Amino acid sequence: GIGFGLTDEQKELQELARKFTANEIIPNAAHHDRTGEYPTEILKKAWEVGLLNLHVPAENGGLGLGVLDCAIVSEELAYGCTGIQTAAEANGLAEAPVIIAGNAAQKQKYLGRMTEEPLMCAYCVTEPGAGSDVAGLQTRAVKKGDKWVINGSKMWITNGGKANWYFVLARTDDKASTGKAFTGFIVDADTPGITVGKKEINMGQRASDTRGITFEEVVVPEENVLGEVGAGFKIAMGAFDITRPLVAAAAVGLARRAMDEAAKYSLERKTMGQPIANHQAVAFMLADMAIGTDAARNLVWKAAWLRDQGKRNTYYASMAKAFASEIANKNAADAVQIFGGNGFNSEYPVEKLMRDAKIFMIYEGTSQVQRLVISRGVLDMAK
Ligand code: CO8
Ligand code: FAD
Repeated sequence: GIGFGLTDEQKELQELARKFTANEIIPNAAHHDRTGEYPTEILKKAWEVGLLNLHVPAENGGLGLGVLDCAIVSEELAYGCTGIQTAAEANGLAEAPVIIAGNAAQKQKYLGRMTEEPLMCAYCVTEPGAGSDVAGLQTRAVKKGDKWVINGSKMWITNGGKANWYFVLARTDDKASTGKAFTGFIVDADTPGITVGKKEINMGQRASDTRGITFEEVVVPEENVLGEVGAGFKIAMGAFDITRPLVAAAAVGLARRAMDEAAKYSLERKTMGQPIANHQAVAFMLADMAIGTDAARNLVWKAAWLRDQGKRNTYYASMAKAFASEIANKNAADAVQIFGGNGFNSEYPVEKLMRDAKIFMIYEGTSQVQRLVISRGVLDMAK
């Protein structure tokens, strides 16, 4: 039957992530936000305690955790800082295509490596000219002898300057339909011809490393083709079925943090002779924050659970991503409101939450793209 309880293992994992967040992330989040310094030491510690690369299979040295397990960890890490959490989860995103489509040798070489050393990796799909429209990518890979040669530019790549290897989606057929026109490659970051751009200065999630990457005559061996030639678009989309629930889980973490900060503040701050929590206008904002956070988590857990049952979850992954990212933005904005003037100031935690929240409606597919996917699902069911 239906159940919302976590297993003992999941509760332990949640507790581990919660403690790590309290001890390692929260005390350092403001520093990384202010300086934009990459959280190398925090990520190393996360790796050591087993909070990175969670879905790498056991046979490759990983924990082989399910999407729901990973969602529990994402929410907790994001509670502390979604910039640091995004850097961590970008590994999961780059690994997802290898988990879905890699052969045994590729998995051992590239996923195994992630469990042997605290390395980062990155997922390179978006380009300067195409983000939502993945079918419009211009990066090309051409077969020359027994090798592939990649040319093109990628943009907004999380962990772009820190990655040991990249998942790269490139066009390999100009005439085929979208589902057959692209191929996924694993590319070692030290391959000649790769130029990594400057770290982009973003509105929020500043601990995370976002860069453009150029590929100029980059030679990749045939053994680094993921799955079949032409299967890349579906592999890249399949990765989102795993990671959209996890990005949504991170948005839930931010939404919960905004609620907690606002609730604490509302009990301390007094106006008209009493704590502002006693003003119903403020208390009801807190109630709406709680409703949103819990409803978003339920959608995340449903999308994750479906995937863990081996069922197609694309529709629910998009629902979770769209809803949770919008709740994160609403809760962060309401938290700033409850903090009043202090909310607008960087000495207090909530302005960072508001800046960090916006990207949830943009990366891993914009809110509009999620609605495109969901509406197609609704219409398919109506036909
Ligand atoms: N699984 C398997 N196959 C799929 C899937 C899927 N989920 N989705 C589509 N396909 C198949 C279709 O069935 C179709 O197959 P066929 O040709 O055999 O019928 C084929 O792929 C083509 O699909 P569509 O017709 O749906 O293709 P469209 O061109 O209409 O495009 C979208 C669909 C939905 C608009 C797609 O382009 C899209 O998702 N765009 C958004 C891109 C996006 O999300 N980018 C995110 C980049 S990564 C990122 O932002 C990382 C942020 C940092 C993260 C750090 C923490 C994780
Ligand atoms: P566009 O696609 O140009 O969209 C512009 C606007 O038009 C948006 O509001 C969009 O919703 C709307 N729109 C577009 N098409 C439609 C449509 N058909 N219907 C309705 N509205 C539409 N990408 C990676 O590959 N790897 C990464 O690691 C990665 N990390 C990122 C980190 C950051 C900080 C940022 C900012 C981006 C990252 N991205 C990454 C890219 C991200 O996924 C894209 O920015 C996003 O998918 C949107 O693409 P775009 O920026 O090209 O916007």
